[in-house]
Amino acid sequence: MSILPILIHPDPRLKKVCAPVGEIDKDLRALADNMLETMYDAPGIGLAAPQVGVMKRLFVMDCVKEENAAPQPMVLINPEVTWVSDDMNTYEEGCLSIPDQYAEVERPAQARVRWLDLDGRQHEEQFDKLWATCSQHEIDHLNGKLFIDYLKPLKRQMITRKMVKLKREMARG
Ligand code: GNR
Ligand code: NI
Repeated sequence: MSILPILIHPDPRLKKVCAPVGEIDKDLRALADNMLETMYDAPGIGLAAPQVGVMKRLFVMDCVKEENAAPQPMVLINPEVTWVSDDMNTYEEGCLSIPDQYAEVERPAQARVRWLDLDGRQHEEQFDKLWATCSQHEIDHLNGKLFIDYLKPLKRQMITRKMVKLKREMARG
């Protein structure tokens, strides 16, 4: 297992629509393992493949917050939103590709998602609360969309400028 480098916005790869996963093979299982390790290490509650430069439709998540609760690692392959609630929910969102920047985003409070697991079996589940927000945030990544795309242009621009500066500083060491 290994921790993968996470792409930081702005990066053209974070704006692309990802391709469906074809074969669920050994390499894909290794990628999912590494994505989970990378997510827990960050730490984060979700991580989409394009954030580690893999332009495929899969993400991992674990939204269990309590320190002592059992972890609930999930791998969702070719996920599709099949239904969203009319009632909305606002969360202070963050993103591992936009470090240390947080903003309120309104999304449907519940979402039904259909996906394949690592054994190729189909699942469909209704997610609530943080799980609903996180799954929608991750599926947005697969479609080249970031949470800052929901913000007013001025705020988005401010965050993007900070990230450009951060990347410049990171590159200089
Ligand atoms: O770790 C994360 N926290 C989070 C908080 C509120 C809404 C969404 C998220 S997802 C984020 C990890 C991430 O960037 N996933 O793509
Ligand atoms: Ni994100």
